[in-house]
Amino acid sequence: MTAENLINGIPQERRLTTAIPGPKSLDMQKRRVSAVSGGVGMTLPIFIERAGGGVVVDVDGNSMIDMGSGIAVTTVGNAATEVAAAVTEQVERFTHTCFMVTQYENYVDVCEALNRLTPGDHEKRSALFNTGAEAVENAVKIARHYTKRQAVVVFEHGYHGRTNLTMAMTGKNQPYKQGFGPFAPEIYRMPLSNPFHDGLSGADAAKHAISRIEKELGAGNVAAIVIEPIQGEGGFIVPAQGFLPALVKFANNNGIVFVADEVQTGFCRTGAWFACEHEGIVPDMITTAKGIAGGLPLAAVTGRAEIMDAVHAGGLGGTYGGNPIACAAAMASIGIMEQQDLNAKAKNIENVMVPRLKKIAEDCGVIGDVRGRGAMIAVEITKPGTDEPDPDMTGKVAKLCHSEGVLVLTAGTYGNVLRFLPPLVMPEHLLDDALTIIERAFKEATA
Ligand code: PLZ
Repeated sequence: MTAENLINGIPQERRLTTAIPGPKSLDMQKRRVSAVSGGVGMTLPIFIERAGGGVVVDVDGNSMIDMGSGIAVTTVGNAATEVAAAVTEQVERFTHTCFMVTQYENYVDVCEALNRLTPGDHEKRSALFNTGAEAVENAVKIARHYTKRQAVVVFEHGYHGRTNLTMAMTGKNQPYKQGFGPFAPEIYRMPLSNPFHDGLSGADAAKHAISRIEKELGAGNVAAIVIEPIQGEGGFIVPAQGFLPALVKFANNNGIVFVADEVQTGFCRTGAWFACEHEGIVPDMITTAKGIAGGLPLAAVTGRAEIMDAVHAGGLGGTYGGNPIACAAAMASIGIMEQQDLNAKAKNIENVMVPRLKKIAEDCGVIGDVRGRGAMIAVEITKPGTDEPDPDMTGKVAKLCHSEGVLVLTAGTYGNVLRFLPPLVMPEHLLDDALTIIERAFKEATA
């Protein structure tokens, strides 16, 4: 094993030593079932012992290729050396003061970095939280406070979280909403641009959505339009070109706060710092989480200074928001993104994956669409020759990949999207190997 084949001392290889799950995972799974709420889901019943680079290693010694990054979180790699060092240094000095009680510098460092890196050169302010859902909730709070309006526009297939407000903003019932109502009021879902299914230009799709907002809500009652520039859980739907700019223009003309939910797309995931950049749009506010801190829980709202500062002192916060250990991890992660040019790495992942997936689509006949940007790539699985979803085939392919040591995730309102979110530091030989396994899985599933 050569040095470059080791990351965090872990060989960068796919290697199965037992069936998946192995005996140790099966034992732990028994304990899990009797100790952990059955309401908490899981993709795969294995337990991880170590991770780094492009692999996760389970308690049975199986080394799996990680094509999920813990749902787009370990962008800089799992337990990245610089992140681990920054966290260790911070955890030994102090772990917590509560920024609302006594302050510390790295909270300000993260806000400055966010204000600098997010789209637009206007004056900005940021506030830090713990989770993506909490960031989205706070963006809505701020937009309502600033506009003195209540209505919030979201989009079909959108995902914004599992808290009461963000659950209302999320489009899909099972598993997110079933039995958990009543839901927060004043949330209105509008049609998205969904090129594979609607065939509309971005301009036409936007015209349709805007006309519905005007007729059903009245533009003057809308506090915020909240949208993922590329949908995550909804199935990596990339709106047709021109859709997002038309919505931004409409929001600007009507005093509506345009919020880009970049919790999944942010921090180099799509080959740009933020996915808004692909359409040249400048949101009034942007929510971030996931990739920001290399696996530590941290989230943020960044927005125009006049909007963010409109809230009275004490109106925003939380005990742990912007915890110093998470902030240390964020500064180290952002450093890796800049020094290792992770945007270029994400683009390279797209350049390797898309042609291979298109070839698989041609050969197997069950892939209706290959889409996404950077290291956020998906295939939509449909009954041959139609755009009818095939969630059974999707599950079958995912399972075959898992049993061969490639950790893939599914997504989509109809559960028929296989999505890929590799860490951006994924070694190319592993990406190639994962694609070979994915190709084989499609062959076997459709044989
Ligand atoms: N906004 C765009 O993708 C989280 C959810 C997984 P939290 N997506 C993964 C699950 O099943 O719970 C997400 C997102 C977008 C908001 C969120 C919410 O972020 O950190 O999970 O609260």
